[in-house]
Amino acid sequence: MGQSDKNRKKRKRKRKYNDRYKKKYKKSKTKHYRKNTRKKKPGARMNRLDKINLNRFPEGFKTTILHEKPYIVKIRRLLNTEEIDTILSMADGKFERSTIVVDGEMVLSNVRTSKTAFITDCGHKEEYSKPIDQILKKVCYLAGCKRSQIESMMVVKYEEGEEYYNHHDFFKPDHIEVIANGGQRTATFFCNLSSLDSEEGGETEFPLICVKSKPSKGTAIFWWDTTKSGKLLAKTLHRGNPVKAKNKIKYGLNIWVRETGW
Ligand SMILES: O=C(O)CCC(=O)C(=O)O
Repeated sequence: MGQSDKNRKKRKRKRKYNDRYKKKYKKSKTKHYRKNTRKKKPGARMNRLDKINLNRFPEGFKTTILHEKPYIVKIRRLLNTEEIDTILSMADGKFERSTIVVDGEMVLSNVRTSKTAFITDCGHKEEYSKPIDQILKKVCYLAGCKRSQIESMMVVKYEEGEEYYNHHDFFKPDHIEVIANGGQRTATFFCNLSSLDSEEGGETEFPLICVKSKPSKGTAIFWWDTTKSGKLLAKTLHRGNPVKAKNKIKYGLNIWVRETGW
């Protein structure tokens, strides 16, 4: 075989190899090949941009999926000590008996026996201190919303025996006036501003899906209240269990995201 034959064969082999490589590379770029088919188990740590933008957030908090459908995630160290101290000092002196909405009216009820303080405005048009701005930034990033979609931050305080029994955070469709002002609630961050031991009660519990989380300072529980298409997620029924501790207070912070905002 002459030198030119050898070269021709070599070129042919190279072309064949390149064609095969191109085909393989193209395949791996298709949706089918990229799809991650691994099943995610509740309790596993995971980053999912489509659910909550955790994977690009630079803070060192850890997340644990507590439930998949509905999606409930525990975010450790969402709030730092400075942020918690700022929230508590803003709430100081503002606490009043908590209310619930019945037929569009705010009423006192045995269903909710805690105290409440509102510390910011709906839509956050006002100027706030750095720690509050930081919290808003984190929440907007995580839930993929704007500052104007966040309701007035609500601090809750539970002393011995106090609770908030089973309820949903979304508004029932007949709460027309509430929904007209800011839209439906789409997501909840319930942040713990204090810790309680296991025997001291005060857990946040989702009784329909057997999820329970004890108060741990700085930790938040996040869940979507509706699907992207606006379907209400009934299984997010939850409660704040009665505090059993005699000399400890459970403090929490509700940060709710609305569909349209202010
Ligand atoms: O206290 C809790 O653990 C939950 C509070 C709550 O669900 C609420 O304030 O809407």
